[in-house]
Amino acid sequence: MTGTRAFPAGFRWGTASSSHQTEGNNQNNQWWRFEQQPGAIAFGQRSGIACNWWANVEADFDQMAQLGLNAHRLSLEWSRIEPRPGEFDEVALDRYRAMLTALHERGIQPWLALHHFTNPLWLEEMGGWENPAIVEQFTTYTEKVVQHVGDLCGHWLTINEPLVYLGQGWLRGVWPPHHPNLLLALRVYRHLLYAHAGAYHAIHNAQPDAQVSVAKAMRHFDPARPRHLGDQWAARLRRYLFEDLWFSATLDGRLLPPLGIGQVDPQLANTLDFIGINYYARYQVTFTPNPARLFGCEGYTLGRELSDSSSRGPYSQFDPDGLGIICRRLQPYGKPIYITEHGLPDQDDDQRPRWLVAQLTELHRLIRDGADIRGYFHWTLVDNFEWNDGWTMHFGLIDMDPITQIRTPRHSATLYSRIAHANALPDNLLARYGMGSSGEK
Ligand code: IFM
Repeated sequence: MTGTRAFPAGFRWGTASSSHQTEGNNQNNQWWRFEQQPGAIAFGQRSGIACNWWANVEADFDQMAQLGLNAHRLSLEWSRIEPRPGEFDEVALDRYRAMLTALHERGIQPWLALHHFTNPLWLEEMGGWENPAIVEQFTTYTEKVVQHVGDLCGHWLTINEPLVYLGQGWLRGVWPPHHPNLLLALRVYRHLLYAHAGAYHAIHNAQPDAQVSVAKAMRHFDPARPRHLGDQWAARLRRYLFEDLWFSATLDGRLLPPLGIGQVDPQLANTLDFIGINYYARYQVTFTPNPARLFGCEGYTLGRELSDSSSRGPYSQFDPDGLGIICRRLQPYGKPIYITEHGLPDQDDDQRPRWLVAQLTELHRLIRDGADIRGYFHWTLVDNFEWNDGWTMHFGLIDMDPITQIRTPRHSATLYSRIAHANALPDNLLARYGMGSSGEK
């Protein structure tokens, strides 16, 4: 195709979602229980029937097909599949079979995440991710899932954003189980690694050709005062804890301090077939002498346009170079890269089209310069339940009213569709968004 910035043949254009945020009536997990507490969620909102996907996801799958998407990332709800310890619900598993089949029928490649923040209540009551039993429990659940639906899925994410889950539950303590405690956080870190590895091997035992990884939340941390040694150190500490420790364990099997003393565990080694990146924002860090805050206060890097606000302030910021910084940092690991989530909350869609074109231009530039980036999953197709922020954050390409369930495509949907259909950034589109015919601003 001339006059366009073409993406490689076979590039995956998708959307990403999760079970609790879309299915509705997931009453048997810890998030549902948390939502019932007064004040837990913004404006007392609840997930309720969410996007009603358990009853009818197929209509939204039709939308994906019309948009020209060729992949979709969804998650399985453990609390539906194993409602009581050791009891697997064949009806629930069959419903997931039907969903995966429906995706294939529409030419959309399914990608499955096994864990996306929610746990069955029975698991939570047994200590959840603090209890070493989680490793075997998660592995057994994975084995059962792979037996039942493995023939319909070749791309797996064991855990979505493991260290966001850890941070919200055990560092900030704002998500269940609300246990801010550094020692527990370390224990959960190890369990997340070993549960991931258990699931990785369980999938590969059944499906040697499967592609398995995690959806890893990535952040870039700048020192708030560039020449301040404390700020520099606090920013570097975050990268060490949330990146170096994780990739050292999952790629080399090496447990760096404070997870270990540098010993190698072959069980953990080589358990990422590709690198999945969820990227939303970059932060600046100011040193604070408080170990419980990991010696830093985080804020947004100044001087950039901000997105819609969550209950705690702006959710994210315009940051086209951030994605590039992250991808370049991960390239030396030598694994294919997929952007497993990227998105912007923007209810009136006055920022997202411009943002999307800028982000995809950056992605194209990275690929042109040699990065092995094979797909992009936009968060998300339809507005959905955004955890503590309830229904106040509008990430959808399609606006959805949770009461009426009426869907209204935003301009961003048309735009993303044009790009996905063309597998390229057409020049006239780049020009319209001020990116110039070369794609270079
Ligand atoms: O909605 C979440 C998703 O569950 C995990 N990644 C970030 C998204 C937007 O906050």
